Amino acid sequence: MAETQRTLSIVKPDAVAKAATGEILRRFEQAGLQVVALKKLRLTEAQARGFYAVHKERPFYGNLVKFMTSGPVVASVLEGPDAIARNRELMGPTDSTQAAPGTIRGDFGTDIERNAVHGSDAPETARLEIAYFFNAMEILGPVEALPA
Ligand code: FUP
Repeated sequence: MAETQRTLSIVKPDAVAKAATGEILRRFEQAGLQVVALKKLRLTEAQARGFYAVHKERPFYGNLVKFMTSGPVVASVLEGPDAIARNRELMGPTDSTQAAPGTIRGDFGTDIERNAVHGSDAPETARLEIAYFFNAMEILGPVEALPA
């Protein structure tokens, strides 16, 4: 039985600028991933640096931060069976030039940096990344928790 998981998705500035946000969210929903939190925001430099802190020693870090702050992003929390792996299948590989048509990166990405979407890669990173973007009140709880 597939485990129900939550994962953080980001539609990156390149895909937002291409007006692909709706199509990308549609693909998540069609694949059985529910959008349980959603917001559009423009990351500050400090926020982008913090989000990608694991990459701070990498040569691409500066350009990545510049790209991620170049325009608005759409962050969401996706919930469903094996949501972390399922989302990464829908996304395709990091390098958009290697991503098959039909994947989000294959259809909307340009290269390894301008790759349309982010998705958490493991349960622990999903937990940290969701908390980086959303507080508890911004995420849909179980239906039983709603007031009558
Ligand atoms: P992914 O988990 O697929 O988002 O990929 P990584 O965590 O390895 O990389 C995070 C982001 O760094 C990528 F989405 C794009 C950027 N990156 C580059 O710009 N150049 C590289 O060589 C590798 C990653």
